[in-house]
Amino acid sequence: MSVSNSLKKLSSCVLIDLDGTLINTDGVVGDILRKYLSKYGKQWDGREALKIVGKTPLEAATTIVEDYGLPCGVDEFNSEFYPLFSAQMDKIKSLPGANRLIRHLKGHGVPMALASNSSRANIESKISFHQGWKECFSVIVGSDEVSKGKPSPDIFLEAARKLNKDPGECLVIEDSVPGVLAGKAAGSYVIAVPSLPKQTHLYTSADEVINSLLDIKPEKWGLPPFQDWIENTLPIDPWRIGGPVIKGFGRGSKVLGIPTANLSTKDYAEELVEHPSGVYFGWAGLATRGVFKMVMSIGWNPYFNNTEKTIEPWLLHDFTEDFYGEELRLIIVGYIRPEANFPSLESLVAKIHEDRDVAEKALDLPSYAKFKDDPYLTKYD
Ligand code: ADP
Ligand code: RBF
Ligand code: MG
Repeated sequence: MSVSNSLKKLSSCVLIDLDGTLINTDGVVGDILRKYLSKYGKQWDGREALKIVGKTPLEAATTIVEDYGLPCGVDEFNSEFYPLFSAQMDKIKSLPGANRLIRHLKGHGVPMALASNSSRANIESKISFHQGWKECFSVIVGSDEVSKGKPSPDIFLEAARKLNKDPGECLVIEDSVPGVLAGKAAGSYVIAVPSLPKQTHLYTSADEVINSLLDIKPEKWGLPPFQDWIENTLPIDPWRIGGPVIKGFGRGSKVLGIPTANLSTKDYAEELVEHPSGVYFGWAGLATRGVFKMVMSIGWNPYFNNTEKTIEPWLLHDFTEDFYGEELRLIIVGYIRPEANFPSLESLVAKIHEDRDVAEKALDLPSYAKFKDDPYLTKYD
């Protein structure tokens, strides 16, 4: 057997976490806690999220009551929190790539289990708001159905047992550290998709750490590959943002030949949270200048280790002047790759040039080209 064959990882089924992996539960939980804690004169600090991600409901509640020194018991907290949470469950959105992933696996007959630290009843309520999801999972296991929640392996062992699979044949997909530990303790392969930014270093026990579900390569694990990539690009649901061009980091990207026209992050904060960091492309409109091909990065620019998530759109056209203050509109239609770090500025620039070539070519494909006539880019008033 060749080396690559003997190292090949073969999974026949997938055990997948729900909160933070398939759906953005933390967004809704954060909104509720912000309001709830303000009644006690406390301020929800998003950084606390790190302490509750992947915990059982009881552990998460205990952490909040203790850390904020709330004048109530955990039971009282829960009895107030859960009705608020239940009322908002319909607002929990699926994460980018989640639908695509489970439909792909279901379509190829890959057995799937939902394995969550949440209670069975809560899992079922949450997925009831996502059409077609219930049918995708032949097994569901909640933490109330085993003796110990994650990081204990019990949930994954029980899910594997119910699928009639050896845990060693299972691929676990997890966003949290306790979940990754649980998957490894069960003896499965584990892909980590951290739900909080800049936490990759905490996931050393995972077999692979990816940036978002868009980056899953099922064939690495012996599962059927995605077939929706076209010419090194992944079509996404198009999204639109726009506003006046502001000053960026002032790093003189122009000197590098890759000027990026920045928008105010305040004005599109929601979109920034919603979209995974990475390199994307699409079309850009400027009111008086026309519509141009565009390639951009979203994220923290690992090479520069920025503290703020920004969008850096490079319009693929030679302009004779700057256009600060002008209204810029973008339609983002496809994904290319996750953001990466590079050993040198030259290698970063070379990669960005590669991205430009990929985007230039892809945008001529009819499925992407059609957006250049979109009224959002052509009509200004
Ligand atoms: P900043 O740090 O202000 O973003 P850059 O060096 O990235 O500075 O330059 C970006 C500015 O260059 C844009 O705001 C825009 O006014 C101008 N510009 C000129 N050509 C382009 C282009 N092809 N794509 C994007 N911006 C361009
Ligand atoms: N910055 C990174 O640190 N890593 C990247 O992988 C990366 N990819 C980019 C791809 C494109 C198409 C563009 C336009 C920018 C990218 N950047 C990346 C951001 C780049 O560092 C930044 O735009 C300039 O330094 C301006 O601040
Ligand atoms: Mg810029």
